[in-house]
Amino acid sequence: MIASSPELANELRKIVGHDHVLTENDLTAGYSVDWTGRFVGSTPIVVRPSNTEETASVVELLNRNSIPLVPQGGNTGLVGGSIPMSREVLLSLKRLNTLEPVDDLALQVTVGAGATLAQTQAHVRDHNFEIGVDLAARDSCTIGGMIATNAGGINVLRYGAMREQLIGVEAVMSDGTVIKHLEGLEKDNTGYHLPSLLAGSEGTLAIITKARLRLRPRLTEKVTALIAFESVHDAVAVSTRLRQKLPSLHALEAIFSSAMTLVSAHIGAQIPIGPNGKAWLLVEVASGTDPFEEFQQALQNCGDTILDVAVATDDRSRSKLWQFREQITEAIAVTGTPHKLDVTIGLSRLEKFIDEIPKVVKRADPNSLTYLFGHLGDGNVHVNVVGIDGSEPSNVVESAVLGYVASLGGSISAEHGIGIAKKSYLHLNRTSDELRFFRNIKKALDPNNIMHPNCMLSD
Ligand code: FAD
Ligand code: 2HG
Ligand code: ZN
Repeated sequence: MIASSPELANELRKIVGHDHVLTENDLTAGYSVDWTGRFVGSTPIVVRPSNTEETASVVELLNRNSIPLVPQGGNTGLVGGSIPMSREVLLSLKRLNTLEPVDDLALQVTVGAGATLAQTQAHVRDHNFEIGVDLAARDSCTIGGMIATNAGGINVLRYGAMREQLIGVEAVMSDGTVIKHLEGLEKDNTGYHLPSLLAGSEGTLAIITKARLRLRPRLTEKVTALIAFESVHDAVAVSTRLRQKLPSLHALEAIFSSAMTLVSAHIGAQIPIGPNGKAWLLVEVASGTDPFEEFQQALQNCGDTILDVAVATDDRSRSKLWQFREQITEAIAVTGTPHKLDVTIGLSRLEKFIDEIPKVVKRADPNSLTYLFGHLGDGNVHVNVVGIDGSEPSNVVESAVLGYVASLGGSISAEHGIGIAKKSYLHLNRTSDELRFFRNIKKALDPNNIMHPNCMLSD
């Protein structure tokens, strides 16, 4: 048995090489704090394997010695799940970034878990393909992390979340065994579907080392519009109409008033339309042929529920409109350390929710500010709460918001996962029977409980 961290570091160096085992605090510190700065942990060792075989040997060694690990990809996760909060070994997968040739016949590609979304997008774009999931952290988030969180993003209403992009995986199980099913057969009912189980498993069941992904056609004709509304009710009604009537609908995002005011100031712009509006939709249509007329017709059919519209057809103006949505997370980060509550609400209850939630938060912590935005096409609202003076809000905010969400039949985690932040609230959405079966699955796949033991499931 390995008796000390220096001894473990030496054994790991034999597997991954001297330069890829980090033990100095100033080198490991960056791996131990999350994107928001809210979750700060520490680790005796960061280990950075370069391929599947090295990953398997690292995991086998840790398992043999019952040493817990936390897998990390791009460290952009927003629920603290990528951080070693209990001095676990940090397993960084970023070097597993191979991009295999695009399979133009099958419309698929196999990539390493450490490839970033942007690298993967650039790789397939030359072949006129896109990845079905897109999100603002694209330059840093990795395919492995996106699978482990079942990431959503801006195109879920068209292509589904990460689970729907996944045809096969290669993964290292807790004892170091490599399981590989990357043939890419669309029809393949040969037993349990490991990719589905690993999507959303947040590093608690296995280490994803490679993924076989479906590719989507690259739709070059895009039109983007920002639409202002006097009420949340009108925004929801129009969003439903657009989902019914617009086959080219590609993204349907929402920004509510406090977030719009904040992001406009952050990017140094005026609120472009409807300065006194209550809600804005950022709508994108995409097609192989020009979708402008179809879009215009659909908007005209929405009648006078719309306060104002700004339409962009060229790439530069489109990306300017996107700034009002994609820069919100950064705008909030500048004001302080947020508590992020990423929830889904049924559309019939959304108006009530948007109206009530700032009051629910104020009652829980009078010294806080609430920002609301999200992916309206999926009923996914991002509730961000910061202290007035930039400090963290009280934890009572979490229980108040998530309790309210559950009382409306919503989900306490739409797309970011459970991680550390929400594990004590999982019972709000899952029965004790479900949680017992979750634990049984975990125990069967990870009998020594080394795979991210402090994430997602409470003891
Ligand atoms: P990490 O943060 O490193 O890890 C996330 C989880 O996955 C952890 O539990 C970790 O242990 C586990 N993990 C990582 N790699 C592996 C692996 N190879 N095998 C097993 N487990 C692994 N998320 C959305 O869903 N939609 C959005 O629109 C969105 N927008 C964002 C915008 C910004 C600006 C930021 C900062 C974040 C955003 N996120 C969004 C959150 C985040 O980008 C996603 O959760 C992403 O999927 C995390 O990928 P990552 O590589 O950074 O994973
Ligand atoms: C988004 O949709 C991301 O922009 C981040 O999921 C959400 O910052 C957040 O809360
Ligand atoms: Zn989101």
